[in-house]
Amino acid sequence: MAEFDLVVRGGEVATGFGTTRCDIGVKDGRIVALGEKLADGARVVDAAGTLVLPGGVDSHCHIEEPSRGGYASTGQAEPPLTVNEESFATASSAAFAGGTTSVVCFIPQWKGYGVWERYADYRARAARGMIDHSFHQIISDPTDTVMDQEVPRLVAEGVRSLKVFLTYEPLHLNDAQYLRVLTKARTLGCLVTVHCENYEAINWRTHELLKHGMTAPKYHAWARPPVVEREATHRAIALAELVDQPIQIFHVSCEEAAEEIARAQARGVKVWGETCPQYVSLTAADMDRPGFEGAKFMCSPAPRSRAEHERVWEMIRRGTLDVISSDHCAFSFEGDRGKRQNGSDAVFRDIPNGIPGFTARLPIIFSEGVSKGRISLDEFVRLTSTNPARLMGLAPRKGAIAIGADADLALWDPKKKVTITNALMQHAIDYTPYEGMEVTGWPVMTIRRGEVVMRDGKVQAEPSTGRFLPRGPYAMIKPRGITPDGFDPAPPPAA
Ligand code: DUC
Ligand code: ZN
Ligand code: ZN
Repeated sequence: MAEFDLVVRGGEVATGFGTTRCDIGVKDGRIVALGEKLADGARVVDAAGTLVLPGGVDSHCHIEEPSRGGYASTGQAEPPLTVNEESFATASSAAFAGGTTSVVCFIPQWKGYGVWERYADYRARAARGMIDHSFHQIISDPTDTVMDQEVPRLVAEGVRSLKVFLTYEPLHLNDAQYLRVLTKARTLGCLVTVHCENYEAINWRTHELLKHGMTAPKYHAWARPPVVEREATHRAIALAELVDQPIQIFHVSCEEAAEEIARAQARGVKVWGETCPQYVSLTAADMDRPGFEGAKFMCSPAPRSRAEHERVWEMIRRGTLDVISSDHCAFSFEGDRGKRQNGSDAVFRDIPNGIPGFTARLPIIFSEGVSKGRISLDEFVRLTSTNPARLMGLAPRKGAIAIGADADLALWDPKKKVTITNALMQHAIDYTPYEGMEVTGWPVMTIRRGEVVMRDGKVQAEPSTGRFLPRGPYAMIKPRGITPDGFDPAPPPAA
């Protein structure tokens, strides 16, 4: 019997800390050997001429997520329940097509409801897909029952991050509620991830814009300028610092918000910053395309400007922003769950926020980052795979090409030129905001736990083969043990 189930031979293997030409031996879905001239395995992949990278880890994506209002602030007290069009099966295809092999997505909570009741349902949905997955738990109603009884049960199941929104009508938390989530997370040893925009400020601006008849999609950006994001980022960090609870700031779109993170990091605060491809590729001007087209680019925070893209790249290079996720949150343009669900003349407030981005995430960052010389290949690997795996407690199993790690690999043709089209995205959505974008560098093969799941754009994976990734305690998110005066009302678990 062959020593290896699979040998990936002769590629330029990127570790995140340099590249080396070597073979990779895989047994039972794990990497068991790295070396020159390994013996043949039961199967051999000729990787000559390609870059062999760890499979992408997308630690922020919304898949098949039942929501009320679909991330539109419609003002209705209890908008109807809908589920994203993207199922775990279609999302898995999209991810594999783009070189991603693991995701962390969101179990919802709606105000007035618990969280435990959603868990089994969401696990079952995810189990039907092909991609390995872990969960953040959204907290929109931190009641005694939820925080003291249900969240601890979820943590015991391996859900080790809580997600809070500081805006969105049906989801946002006030400061007292946010403090409660931070406190509970600290006692349980969880990470808290935060959507930072000021709810009251956006509501005020929205009201004024609509009063003045400024209703088109482009006014989405006017309702939530960078200052609104900067203020919420500052507040999110200050309260986390007060509690001494590690947090990750999601989807940072602008320098002013990133500067808040940099300042806190310089004080030693455990705060990490994430950004997304849309904040280095789409602009507010895209939301001003004719007719209703602008809705295709509406996400929150709003896309900014070309000049801001360069400032975000600088914050990436400095390490202030150390994870690039997709925030894939997909609504088709047409259809009753789509961007047009409230009509072609819907005011911007009533259009669902979110864009598809699974497949395009890695090619856009590779092309705009590595191919154009803004970041190195090592930085690319760390930003899109190693760092999210570490921060989410999935390392070293995910995010690395190392002995013992899952054999999740993406083979890249770094010179391949591709014009992005919706057909290439392989998702369930009828458009991509990146249509027509030219990129250099494309994943030509994706391997998940030693199995080739995408070859030359063709996804070939059996349904219901994605595995749940439970997360236990890990050192990176341990609180520093520093409170303003030593008074610590919410001690973390004993190590
Ligand atoms: N932003 C979006 O654009 N969609 C989903 C949630 C979010 O924060
Ligand atoms: Zn968000
Ligand atoms: Zn999101």
